[in-house]
Amino acid sequence: MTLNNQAAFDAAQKLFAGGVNSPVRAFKSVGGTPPFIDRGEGGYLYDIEGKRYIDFVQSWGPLILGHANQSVIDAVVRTAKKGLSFGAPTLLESELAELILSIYDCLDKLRFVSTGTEAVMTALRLARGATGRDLIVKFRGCYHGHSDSLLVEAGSGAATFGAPSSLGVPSDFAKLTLVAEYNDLASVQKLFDERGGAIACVVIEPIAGNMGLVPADEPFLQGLRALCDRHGALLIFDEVMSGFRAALNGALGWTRVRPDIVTFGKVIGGGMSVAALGAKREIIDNLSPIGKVYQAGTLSGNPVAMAAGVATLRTLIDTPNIYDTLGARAQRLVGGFAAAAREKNIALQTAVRGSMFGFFFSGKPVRDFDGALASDAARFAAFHGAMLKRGVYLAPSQFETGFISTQTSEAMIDEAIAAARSAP
Ligand code: KE4
Repeated sequence: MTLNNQAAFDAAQKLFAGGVNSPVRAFKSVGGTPPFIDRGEGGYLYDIEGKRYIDFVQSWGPLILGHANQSVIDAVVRTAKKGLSFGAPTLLESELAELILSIYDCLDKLRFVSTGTEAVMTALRLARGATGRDLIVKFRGCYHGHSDSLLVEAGSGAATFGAPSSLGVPSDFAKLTLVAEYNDLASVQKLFDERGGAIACVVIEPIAGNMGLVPADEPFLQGLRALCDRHGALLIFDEVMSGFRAALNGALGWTRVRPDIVTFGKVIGGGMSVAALGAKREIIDNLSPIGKVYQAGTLSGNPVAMAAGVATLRTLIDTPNIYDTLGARAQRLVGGFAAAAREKNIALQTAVRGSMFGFFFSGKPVRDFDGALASDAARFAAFHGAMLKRGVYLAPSQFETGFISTQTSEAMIDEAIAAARSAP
């Protein structure tokens, strides 16, 4: 029997909660049946029914070189033939770390882990261990993975399903997480005024991608830096999504502020399970085995995954003006969406940071989570379905970000704009 998406989804519901292994893939907030993907080729996805889609999700960011990039695949196959995992040091870990540190020159050392969740969870523990303090500050609408301390007023899938604060997180954990408003320095100042001496860190997406795309204002980031310095707290930039996406040096290409800790994921693994945290040596050397902050992982620094990351970053580093090209295509895409909306007298707000793009069906610019929540999610859902029918694969949630890869051609941009113009 040739499987179709609906039959595959029905069968998957018997195997997984919601039929998926990550909630946002279930298309619950936009409706319809998620395509089951058979393969990716360059800028395209193909589902099991043979339908082709222009891919603007790119596995939620990692595939900046498009699907099945030959140099990445060759590196993975070559490395896999030598063995999949050793649980011992390899030169590939050092090679990928040297590439990342050569770009993020405000950091001295890294620790590789397997997911962004693990990277940010470890960054919090490191900040708490390094400062001897327990409280953390996060922002409503920012998503930093699904560790307990961070599933408080979170974005991404948590916001999508209206459960920004998850069940199962003990209130004793949640009370150690203080929540402030994005782009609202006064809301952070208040927390520091009240409890500054007990705050270990402020964790932020410096370019928020999990409430839709909402960049932080420079004065706001400068203010966070000043508050952390004044009160002895550490500033953590969560660049799991924006790292090597907003620019070669991610958000650092858009702000003069330098954090104490940076977390990475997605692009640095090129589609395989790689994430990391980095800091100055006096901070990160608190990690075991040197320091007393414990962290470990069976597949941390996995050589096959490292090889994918090395091949990806080498290509990004060696391709001149790549982010200018990706940014120009992102601007042209959302400019086309905005023009299509104007033709229909629909208000659309757009944002671009390097290869990242976002849009909100809203009459006013979106600068924080309330602004994102106030946007017309129903219209987004209808637009998403109409675009999918026209072979354009957008993130299935208003609270996500879209991506341009090196394989997102000008012709694909034209096709996506035409689809937006013909969508009801
Ligand atoms: P992972 O544990 O999913 O590798 O990374 C967590 C994470 C941490 N920080 C930021 C800024 C992130 O965007 C993420 C994960 N992003 C979501 C999409 N917005 C992953 C997709 C999903 O949850 O299925």
